Amino acid sequence: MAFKHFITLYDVRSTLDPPAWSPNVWKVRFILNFKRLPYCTQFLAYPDIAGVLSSVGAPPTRAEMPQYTVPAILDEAEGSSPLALSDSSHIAMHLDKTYPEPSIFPGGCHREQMRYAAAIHKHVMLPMLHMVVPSTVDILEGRDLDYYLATREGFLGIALEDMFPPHKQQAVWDGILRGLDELAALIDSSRDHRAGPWMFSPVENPSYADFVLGAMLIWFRRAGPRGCWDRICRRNDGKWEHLLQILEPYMEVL
Ligand SMILES: N[C@@H](CCC(=O)N[C@@H](CS)C(=O)NCC(=O)O)C(=O)O
Repeated sequence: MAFKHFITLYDVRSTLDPPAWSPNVWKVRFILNFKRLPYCTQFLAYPDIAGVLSSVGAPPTRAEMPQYTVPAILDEAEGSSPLALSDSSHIAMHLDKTYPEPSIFPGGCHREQMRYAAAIHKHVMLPMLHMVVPSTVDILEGRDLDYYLATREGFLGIALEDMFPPHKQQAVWDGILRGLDELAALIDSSRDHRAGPWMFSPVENPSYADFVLGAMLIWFRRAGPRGCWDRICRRNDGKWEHLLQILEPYMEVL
């Protein structure tokens, strides 16, 4: 193989072009692009994730089914044995430790970035799940769709049809808007600690939590119901639309 160093990023496919929609994979894609690491994405069918990841030696991320999840990476460098890793936060730590420049934890702000990521999970990802998980059926087909329909209730503990039925839609929207307002308040309250245009970074470059939030917003925009992004993108002084605009240099799907 004519390479010194190469990374394979494992993602799950969809009918979109490009297929990338999974929020946890977007976190890693942003980091690979930001660090300009040589990589390519292998898009897997949902039912093939476990077989492919176990065959390359990526560890399971869960004790129960599904045990294997994307993102996973295979990091191959000439002269050392290939390293297979799974779980977006483990992969982020590995990439920043192994390829430290530019850092996603500038000034060693790892703990603070993880605190912001937890807030994003609580205020953005969890409220959006109820809307995006059921609408994901619209971007899957064939074996992927069959697998998704058969496994979501076991994965999430709630049937797809109970997540966003007409009588719950207002409450789900209220939860999403409230979550965004809470995150916006957190961002505004820490404005003095930032030097550049980013929401969570103390320096001119983006940091880990900026990528985590970007990943959630891309997921919502690409896999959520038609028109949902238009309803939130200019809320909270246009923060969310602005973040995706300034993240564009790191959005390439390779
Ligand atoms: N904690 C894991 C969660 C990853 C995860 O849940 N990935 C989903 C796609 S976003 C998956 O691979 N699901 C496999 C399945 O449902 O069978 C991480 O952060 O990487």
